[in-house]
Amino acid sequence: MRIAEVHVYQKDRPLSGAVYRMSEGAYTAMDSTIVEIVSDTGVSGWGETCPVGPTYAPSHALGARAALQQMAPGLIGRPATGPLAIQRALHGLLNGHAYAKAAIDIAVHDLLGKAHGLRVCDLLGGATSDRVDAYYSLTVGEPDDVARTAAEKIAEGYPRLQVKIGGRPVDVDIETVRKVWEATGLTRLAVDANRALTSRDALRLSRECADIPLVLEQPCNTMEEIAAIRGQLHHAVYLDENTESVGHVLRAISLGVCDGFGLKVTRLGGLGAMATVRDLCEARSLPHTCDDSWGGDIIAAACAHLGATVHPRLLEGVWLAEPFMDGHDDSTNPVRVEKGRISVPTGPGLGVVPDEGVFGAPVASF
Ligand code: 0XW
Ligand code: MG
Repeated sequence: MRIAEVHVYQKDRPLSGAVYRMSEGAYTAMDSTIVEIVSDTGVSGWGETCPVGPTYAPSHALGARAALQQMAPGLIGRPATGPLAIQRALHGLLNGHAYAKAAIDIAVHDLLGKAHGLRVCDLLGGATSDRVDAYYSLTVGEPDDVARTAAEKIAEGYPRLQVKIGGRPVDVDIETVRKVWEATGLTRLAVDANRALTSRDALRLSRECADIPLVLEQPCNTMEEIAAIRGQLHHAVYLDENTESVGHVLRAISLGVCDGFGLKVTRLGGLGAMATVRDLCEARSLPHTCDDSWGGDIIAAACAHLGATVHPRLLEGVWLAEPFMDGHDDSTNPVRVEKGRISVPTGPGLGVVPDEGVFGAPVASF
């Protein structure tokens, strides 16, 4: 089975409700790039990469499409049977741009699964469960509003929450964290500054919330800043944005700068890289999430399949953008959060098949 065609699509993903606000920006819509890889046997595999604007991470939608158009011609005629071989071929076609290569990697896993009647979670080592815990991300907001939403999400069934902070006086962040804690009493709480805190403010927040059992997610900009204050913090630290590759994760683990991770499939380069990091984390008993920055049913399915293969004691949850958007790309088998949990799709491959024409005409075909 060989790759016969590659199609690249673009889709705007407007948010259904309020603005999604993080320390570094506020978003009302995302620009998604979708890849379809068609085999010479007529099977389609689907991948997606959907950066959150151009400044959340060193990735952007126009870059994804340019990188895919650079690589796609070099994929035609290659065996579609080995995601690792395809990943190596991609490195020979373009340096870097892991978030674009990830879309191809996801599509190849989907194609392989669909061609052989295997679910992606089986290709990745086997699922431990048919449902995974989700977590909800509370965006930066007024303390009372955030605490109210937190209580609602716990009532809906979410077992874990992430509170976004940063980009404003740390006093307001501390008040927000305390109010969420008082409203929920939740022991699975992450406080995510998305790189925004100075080490001074991270230390102060940790000191003033020392009685709250939270984890600090990506409090400061760099691993070095976090390493410098780690010994003085009262809380566990997880890295998110700093894990730009398997090598970064390896460095973080070997330096001992963190206690866990918020992981993103496309930032790391796809499902193959995520599975490697999953195994590194299991070898060192490090908890982690299985997320992406944004995306529709393709990305949601990829995160759910990967999450289902993580050792249950280490899975911090799977984050989906689905609660923040209307509609689905696969209206027959949509991937959704229900009562705080996600059912792993049961069909072959990713278990989702985009509705005919849902992405419009391709922006590029090879
Ligand atoms: C909550 N997320 C997984 C989705 C947004 O893109 C941000 C991200 C995070 O944890 O930083
Ligand atoms: Mg994060």
